[in-house]
Amino acid sequence: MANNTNLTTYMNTMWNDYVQMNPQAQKIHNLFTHAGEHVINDHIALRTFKHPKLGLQSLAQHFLKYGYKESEQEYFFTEKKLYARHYEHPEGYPKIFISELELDKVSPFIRETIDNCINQMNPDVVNHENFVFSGKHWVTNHQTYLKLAAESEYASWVYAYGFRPNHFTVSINHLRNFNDIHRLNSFIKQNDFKLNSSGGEIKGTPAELLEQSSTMAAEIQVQFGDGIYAIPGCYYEFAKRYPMTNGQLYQGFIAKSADKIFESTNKS
Ligand code: OOG
Ligand code: NI
Repeated sequence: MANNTNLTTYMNTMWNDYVQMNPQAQKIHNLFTHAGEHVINDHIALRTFKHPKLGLQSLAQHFLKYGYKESEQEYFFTEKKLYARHYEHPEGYPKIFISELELDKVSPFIRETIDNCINQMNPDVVNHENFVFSGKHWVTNHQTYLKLAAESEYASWVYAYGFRPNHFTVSINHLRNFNDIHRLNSFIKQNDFKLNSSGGEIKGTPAELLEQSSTMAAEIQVQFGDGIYAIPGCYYEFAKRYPMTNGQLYQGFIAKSADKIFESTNKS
């Protein structure tokens, strides 16, 4: 089995890919560091399409080999046509949240567009260890991106970026001075970052054992087959977990909250 030195390196590589593409995340991370905080990640999220060659299992396999275990919880997002699972590591590495767009439920336009993308992929890349941050494997154009976004913002995001971390999440529990999500949100806004307010800035409650907030993804310049266009990139999330009756912190996700968190990559 792959060892933990390798897992740490793997995580760092994903982080570097994420911040290189999304300066917003690095800036927020630096704000915390300069305030004397040591930032620990709660989870990392990935996106894909439900397809025999490419479902969430194709991403999950790269974490299972490092000792991650699939949680029994399943998350359904009927309206967005998404399904998700999460993975936990026994030694407390960040959880991995993986979702997939149910291609069997979307319009023929999305299904055909994405099938065409998948046909351009070398089927072997899925098994390459860097697959989870390998980007896109197809030719894109901006008009198709816009048309996908009109029906499914999620479809357009994966079309434009391919496979890479969608967000990292700061564990609020591990912060010393920003241990309260209201205080943390004020700090983020004071520094001119926009929070996702869909369903309220704070998703979830202490009674639900998980409170979450996230930035709105800033626009970044992306190379399409027909030119460079500015579109929303990745966002940064903040999560605070509460203890269950057994005293252990809740480790799952909440579909009702996640449903709104997905909208952090919407055009704002
Ligand atoms: C995932 C959204 C859900 C959470 O923590 O509930 C989520 C995504 O945007 O891909 O990250
Ligand atoms: Ni998340």
